[in-house]
Amino acid sequence: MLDIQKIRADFPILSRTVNGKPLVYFDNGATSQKPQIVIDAISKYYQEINANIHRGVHTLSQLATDAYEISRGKIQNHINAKFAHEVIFTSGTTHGINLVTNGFASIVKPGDEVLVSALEHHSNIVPWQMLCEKTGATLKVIPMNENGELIMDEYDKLLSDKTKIVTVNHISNALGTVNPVKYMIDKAHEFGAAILIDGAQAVPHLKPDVQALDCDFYVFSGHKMCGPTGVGILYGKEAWLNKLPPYQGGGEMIKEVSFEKTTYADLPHKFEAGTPDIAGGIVLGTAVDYLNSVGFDNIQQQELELLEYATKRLLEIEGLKIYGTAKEKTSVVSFNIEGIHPYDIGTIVDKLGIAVRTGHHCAQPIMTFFDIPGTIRASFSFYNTKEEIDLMIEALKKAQMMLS
Ligand code: C6P
Repeated sequence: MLDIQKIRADFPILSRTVNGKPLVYFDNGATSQKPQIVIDAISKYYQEINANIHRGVHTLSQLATDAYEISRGKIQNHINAKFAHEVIFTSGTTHGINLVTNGFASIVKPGDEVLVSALEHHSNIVPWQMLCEKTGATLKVIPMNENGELIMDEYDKLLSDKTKIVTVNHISNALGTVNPVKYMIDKAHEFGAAILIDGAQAVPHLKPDVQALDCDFYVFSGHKMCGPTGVGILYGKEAWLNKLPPYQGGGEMIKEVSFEKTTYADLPHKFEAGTPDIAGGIVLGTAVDYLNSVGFDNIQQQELELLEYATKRLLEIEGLKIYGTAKEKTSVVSFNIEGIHPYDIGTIVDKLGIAVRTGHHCAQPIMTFFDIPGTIRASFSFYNTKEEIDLMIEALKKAQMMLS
């Protein structure tokens, strides 16, 4: 069992007030809070070893390079990638997906198909649409049911020899559905299609094993897993990363440059043009260490309790409807209160110190499916408590009284 008060003490922001009330932070799906060890690691980098990496023979540059590569190794171990060079530092999930879609522009041909799920964040829809526009390929959508679960029979029917790549999130940001990604990966491979897993919402809650999953690509952002903003990871199988062309040209991604011809660096540098977010890359390793020290079994147990408690308490509110009731769900509850716009509720509960996200959560097709403008989304982390859920329930009841 986690000592939640001890864990909370690791996160300085959790003891602040907002609008005169203790902060209740339930917007972890948007970004997580950062433990002191991560905040300190950022300062330590700038105070002690700040230098550009992979470029200098001087001591600071060596120290920064070593720290950056050690962090890459930590992430390799964390996701169980076969090689460190399969771990590409990006600026986040969006960057990782765009890198892959850009590469697929040279693979996908007119008449080919790209399968995207109905549960995606815009980051995992729009780049694929752009790819299809560029190449003449067709975008097909794996539908979902009223519970917010992808319909696997329909997925099976959509797959064909025309399918070049499938893309799906591990966990939906808007509804919290945990998708059957292992099944989807194996099925895609039966048809010779590649598959990308958007792990942005999964990595705060679980430790993905990319070799056991056998996915071709797995992308995520550091900032949702206690790390800093501006850094993320694209995992790709070596063979795929060797096949894809570079995304951006510039320093660091070359072997030889002349005006006649340039040759590209080996992995991972081929995809890491320009000066990266060095501090971010190093500190992402610190965040991963921190999460592992808490333990993913503990994290999951605490978050499941919070999910069950919040679901039960929310349903006590008259006229409240929860969207996303999948059997496999993580600690996200999306809901509306009858007759009240989610934005109005969000604004009032904020005055009471409660941070929830309102709106379409960058997943408009899901809102269209349910025929709603948006939802109120409470997304919990392992450092949240049942007492905080009680405060949210009180605040929601007050908002409901004021607005109806
Ligand atoms: N979702 C949310 O509040 P970036 O912005 O690149 O770090 O992550 C984009 C992204 C991609 N896929 C999924 C499943 C996501 O949830 C997100 C980010 C945040 O739900 C901000 S919109």
